[in-house]
Amino acid sequence: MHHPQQIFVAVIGTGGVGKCFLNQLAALSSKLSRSASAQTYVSVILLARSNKLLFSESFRSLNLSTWEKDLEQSKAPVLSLPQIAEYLAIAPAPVVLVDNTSNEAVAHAYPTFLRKGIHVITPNKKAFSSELDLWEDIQAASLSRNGGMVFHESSVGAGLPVISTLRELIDTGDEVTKIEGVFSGTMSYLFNTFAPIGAQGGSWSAAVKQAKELGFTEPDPRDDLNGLDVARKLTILGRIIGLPIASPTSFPVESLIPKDLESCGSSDEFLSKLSGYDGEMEKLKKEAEAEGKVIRYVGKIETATNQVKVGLEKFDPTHPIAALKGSANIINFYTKRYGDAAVTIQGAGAGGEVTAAGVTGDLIKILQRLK
Ligand SMILES: NC(=O)c1ccc[n+]([C@@H]2O[C@H](COP(=O)([O-])OP(=O)(O)OC[C@H]3O[C@@H](n4cnc5c(N)ncnc54)[C@H](OP(=O)(O)O)[C@@H]3O)[C@@H](O)[C@H]2O)c1
Ligand SMILES: *[C@@H]1O[C@H](CO)[C@@H](O)[C@H](O)[C@H]1NC(C)=O
Ligand SMILES: CC(=O)N[C@H]1CO[C@H](CO)[C@@H](O)[C@@H]1O
Repeated sequence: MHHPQQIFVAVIGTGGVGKCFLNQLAALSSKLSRSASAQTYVSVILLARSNKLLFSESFRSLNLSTWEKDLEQSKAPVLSLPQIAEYLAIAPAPVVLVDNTSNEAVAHAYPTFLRKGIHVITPNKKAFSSELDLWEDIQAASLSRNGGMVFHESSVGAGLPVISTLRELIDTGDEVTKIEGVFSGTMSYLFNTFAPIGAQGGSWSAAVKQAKELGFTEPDPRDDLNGLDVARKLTILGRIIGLPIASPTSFPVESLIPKDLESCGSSDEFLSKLSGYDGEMEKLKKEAEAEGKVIRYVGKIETATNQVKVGLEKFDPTHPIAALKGSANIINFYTKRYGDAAVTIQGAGAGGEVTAAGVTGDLIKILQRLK
C-alpha cells in the first residue's frame, strides 16, 4: 500500500496554453486522487499573470472551476519572482512551477527556483536558447544538492515528443549525426501554400497575408519571417546533443524579411509593401522547379562539422520534408544506430491543447520520478 502523494503546482502565465493546461490538470488531478494503486493529490496553490496574483497562504488548493474569476478579482499585491520563490520554498510538499509566459525575466529566475528545490516545467524557449551561461546555470542548479527537476518538452515542436525522444536516443548510447526538419508551423504553412507539390501556388505576399488572416503568424509576421524562432529551437536541440551553441544568433540564420522592409513601422505597412518583393521569392521557386524540386524553410544541425544552419533548402518532391501538409512540423533524427532510416516525428507543432499536453506530460514525468 502506497502513502498518498501530495504535489503543489504554481502557474505563471494563464493565456491560451495556460488555460488548456489548467483544464487538463483538473481532469488529471481528479483521476489521480481516485487512483487505487498510487493516490496523488495535485493542488494548484498559485496563479500569476503580469499584473494579477492569486495564492493560498496556507497552501490550500485553489478552486479550478472558479480560478479565472478569482484571479481577476484578486486584490493580493503582485509578488516579485524572488518573493514567489521564497513562498514556494516553504511549501510542505514538492512544488512544480509551470512557466507559461514568453517572458525573459521569468526564464532568468529558473536557477533561483531550482536551487530551492522547486521543479520547473515550461513551453518557454527563452531560458534554454538565450546565452549559454544561462543554460549552464540551469543545468548546474538542477544538479545541485536537492535541486529541482526541469522539463521543457513543449519548447520545441509543442506537444510532439521531440526532446524526450532525443534524450532517450542519447541516454541509450546512440549518436546523433544530423537533425533536420521544419520547426515552425508558420513557415510550414507558408511554403506548403507558396510552393505546393504538383500545383502552382500563389504569390509569396499572398501566402503571408493569408497566414496572418488565419492567425498562423505572430501579430507582426516579421517575428516569424526573421527565423529567430527556428534558430531558438535549433539552439535547444544542439545543446542537448552537446554542442556549446553560444546563442541563437551565433550561426547562419536566413531572414525572409527584405532588407528595405526591416525598419517599416507597422506590420500593416510591411504587408502592404511586401508584394513589391515577390519577384525575389518567385525566382527561388522557379530555380528549384527547374531542378524538379521545391523550396522549404528548414533547420539543420550536422555534428560531424558542428554546423548549425537555418534557411531555405531545395527538396525532391518525394522527400518527407517537401510532402508536409498544412502547418505541420517534421523533425528527423539521423543517428549511428538508425542509419539512413531516420527517426521521424511529425504532426501539429502549435496550438493550445497540444502544447498544454506537452506541459501536462512533463508534470506526469515529475510525479513518477518523485514516487
Ligand atoms: N501556443 C503555442 O502553440 C505554443 C507552442 C509552443 C510554445 N509556446 C510557448 O508558450 C509560451 C506562451 O506564449 P505567449 O506568447 O502567449 O506568452 P505571453 O503572452 O508572454 O504570456 C502569456 C501569459 O503570461 C503572463 N505573463 C507574462 N509576463 C509575466 C510575468 N512577468 N509575470 C507573470 N505573468 C506573466 C501573461 O499575463 P497577462 O495575461 O496578465 O498579460 C499571460 O497570462 C511562450 O513561451 C511560447 O513560446 C506556445
Ligand atoms: C469550487 O467552486 C464551485 C463553484 O462555486 C463550488 O461548487 C465548489 O464546491 C468549489 N470547490 C471547492 C473545492 O471549494
Ligand atoms: C504552452 C503554453 O502554456 N503557452 C500558452 C500560454 O498562454 C498564451 C496566451 O497568453 C498562449 O498563447 C500560449 O500558447
